[in-house]
Amino acid sequence: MPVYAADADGGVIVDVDGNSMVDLGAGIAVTSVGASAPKVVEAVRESATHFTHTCFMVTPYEGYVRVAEKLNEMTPGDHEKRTVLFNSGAEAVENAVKVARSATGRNAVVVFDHAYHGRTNLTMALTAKAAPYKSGFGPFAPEVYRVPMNYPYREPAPIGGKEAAERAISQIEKQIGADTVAAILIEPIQGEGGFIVPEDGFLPRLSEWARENGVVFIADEVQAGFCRTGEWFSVNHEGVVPDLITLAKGIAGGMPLSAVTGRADLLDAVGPGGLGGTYGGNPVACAAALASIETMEEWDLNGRAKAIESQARKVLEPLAEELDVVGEVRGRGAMLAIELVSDSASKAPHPTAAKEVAAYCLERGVVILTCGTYGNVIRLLPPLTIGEDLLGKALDVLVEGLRSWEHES
Ligand code: PLZ
Repeated sequence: MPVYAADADGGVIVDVDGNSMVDLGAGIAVTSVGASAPKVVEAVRESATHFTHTCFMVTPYEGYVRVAEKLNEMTPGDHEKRTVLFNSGAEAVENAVKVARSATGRNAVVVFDHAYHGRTNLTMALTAKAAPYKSGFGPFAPEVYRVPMNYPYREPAPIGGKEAAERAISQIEKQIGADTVAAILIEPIQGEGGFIVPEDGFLPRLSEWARENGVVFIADEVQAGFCRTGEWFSVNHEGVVPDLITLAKGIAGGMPLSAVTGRADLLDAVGPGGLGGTYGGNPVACAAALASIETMEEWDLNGRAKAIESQARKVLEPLAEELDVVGEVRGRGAMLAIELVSDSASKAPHPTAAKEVAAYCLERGVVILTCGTYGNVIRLLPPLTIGEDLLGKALDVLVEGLRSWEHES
């Protein structure tokens, strides 16, 4: 976007020319507590006066341990857990795969159509979409197998969640072999792929099958975690307890931090020194994470995400009836999407409409992002602290944008 930020908080970005914009992207689901949340700013300042870095592997410090303990307590399941910290989402995903392979002694990793897991070599292989993420960047890591996702809007015929899971499982059993699979890796709600929410029963059945077959079930909550969907983690909507969970983005109020949290027996299977990195669990980022989580609790940001969902659905859902270009409104909490199509009968993806409506919004001061395998999805990821009025105004601009797009094209 032709916008250089000078200042940002929970819902407003001010650019270097002094223009104010409403932020419906939160830096791709990162600044859920706002981009300069008071507690986070203070924690960063305070922490930096002590030390900016020692390397946890050289001289450990308390902040790292406190983040680990907090994540062990917050993530689903009351089994014994371990946490290890890194810098980016991709790094967390890579390390979750390393843990699963090390603990099972198996190689294969199962991923899904429309998946996004990062831009490093292994995570490019795990990601589904060629351009712009993979094209020209191969060769890719081996032993990655892709199976069908449950994409309710685009299923050729209606299919239940459990049935869609069986379709994937049958492919795993026939084409890969259950006993060679180290892990099933899945975003419980797919992010970059188009905010795809599988039918109820899909995730529980996959996780049950994984347990029955000694396969590690990894939930990639990098985009959907930390109050984004109105629950601490998006697997909570169906009571799924993953073996490992990858976390980043919303975890630290904008500071780079990521985590793998999961079953102690899996993480303990890795030999001493097997996981690490110079910057992983940086002390300032850990202080920011503790302050962000406190802010989420104090301001009940799960409740805010739910309120954002009902406010937005009220305005957006009628559009699916009113406008041909609006195929579906979907999502959970403050992770909402509008899939744009040529017409509701053919459901042909309309990426141009998505691009032009996003540009319309930006011209009128609303920062809005697109996504989707077909590039035809408008996504809403506001900071969870955004005020009702501000969100209302931004939604009005979006609605106007969609209406005028349909009427003028
Ligand atoms: N897993 C589910 O959504 C990052 C990508 C932006 P990193 N999504 C935003 C872009 O175009 O690069 C993401 C994600 C899920 C992993 C990642 C990767 O997280 O912190 O970008 O490495």
